[in-house]
Amino acid sequence: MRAPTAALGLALLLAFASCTTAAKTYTVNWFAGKPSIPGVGTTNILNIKVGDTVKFQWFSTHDLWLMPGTVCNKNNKGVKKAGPSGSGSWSFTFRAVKPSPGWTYGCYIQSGATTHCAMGQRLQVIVKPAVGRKLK
Ligand SMILES: [Cu+2]
Repeated sequence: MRAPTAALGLALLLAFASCTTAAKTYTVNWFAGKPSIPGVGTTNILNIKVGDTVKFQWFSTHDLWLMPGTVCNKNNKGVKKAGPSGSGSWSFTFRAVKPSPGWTYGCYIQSGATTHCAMGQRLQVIVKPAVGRKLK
């Protein structure tokens, strides 16, 4: 970052520090079942605010897809790969409001006749406005 930009950023940070809330990072333990999110619980729906970061992490064979809706079907139009297969992680900072049903992520590793997504490994990320929050 260039010095003038850094100085301006610091000035803005100090000016708004008293009326802003810090952005949060949510860590999603991504396994075959409902995701577990420290500080939130075990859930298929995560409410965040603009500027927050969601980090999915997994330690065995899973993957991560962005789904156009909340139904687990890899053949649905618009399903996109979002993260690596096998062990890995993927994180994203959400910079725009996304009302319910939000962005839905699922794991499409097959387990017998069904997918991990259908077994509960999916998460809707609903992004709400963050009034007064300064974005980096
Ligand atoms: Cu999985």
